[in-house]
Amino acid sequence: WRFINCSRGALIVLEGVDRAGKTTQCQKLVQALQQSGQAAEMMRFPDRATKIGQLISSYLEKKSNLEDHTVHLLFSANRWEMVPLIRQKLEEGINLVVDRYAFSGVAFTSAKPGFTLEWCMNPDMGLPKPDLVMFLQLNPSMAENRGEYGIERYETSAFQRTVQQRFEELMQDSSVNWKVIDAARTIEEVHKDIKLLSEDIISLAQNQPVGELWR
Ligand code: ADP
Ligand code: 2DT
Repeated sequence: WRFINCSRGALIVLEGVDRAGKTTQCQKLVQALQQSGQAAEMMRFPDRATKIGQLISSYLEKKSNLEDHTVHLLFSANRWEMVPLIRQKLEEGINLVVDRYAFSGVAFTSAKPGFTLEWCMNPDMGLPKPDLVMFLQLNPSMAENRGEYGIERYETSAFQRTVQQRFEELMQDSSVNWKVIDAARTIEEVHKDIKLLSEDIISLAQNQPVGELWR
């Protein structure tokens, strides 16, 4: 007989304001994990490839308008539609490195007038809980130095500053395993921290069931 690899993969999320380096660091982490012989794949939210994702993408590109509550629920639905795949990959022992998750969902919608954190969190309650959420901390003026803001919805410095405040409120919640990463350093320096934290959580998560977010 032979050993069956029955340990699960870890669910690792990178969050932060626009330009903090999330996409760069997700890609580098997946590469580094693969090079060290661990199964790893990247995911991102919104996933613009699905039908729901196409509605979201058109909204972000300002090609369509959607009512604020409606688009919030679509972003959440776009995560829920991927849950079967997320669970399957984790069970197969694949570590998932995710570029944005429910935290972006709550931070962006609650930066709009008239939305409470609580209302925004509700639709995402019970999603697979990330084993680790790394928040790439970069002050908004440094983020602006990394290039002009694009033309998509939400890409203004005033809105990004409010988003940053909402993330800070979310980080008070100790039921989530938050780690704040200083993203103002070089790409390699930031990567080194992210890789170490990820390797630690991958060994810890192996022996634990996947949790439920905000529940
Ligand atoms: P995000 O996904 O958080 O919006 P990106 O990874 O797309 O951020 O990076 C935004 C821009 O900043 C890109 O041009 C990228 O090359 C650059 N960048 C990323 N990390 C750093 C860093 N540590 N120092 C300087 N520039 C960076
Ligand atoms: P990028 O594709 O460049 O990351 O931009 N957003 C994201 C929300 O408003 N709610 C969500 O649930 C998520 C995941 C953040 C996507 C934009 O969409 C915002 C920026």
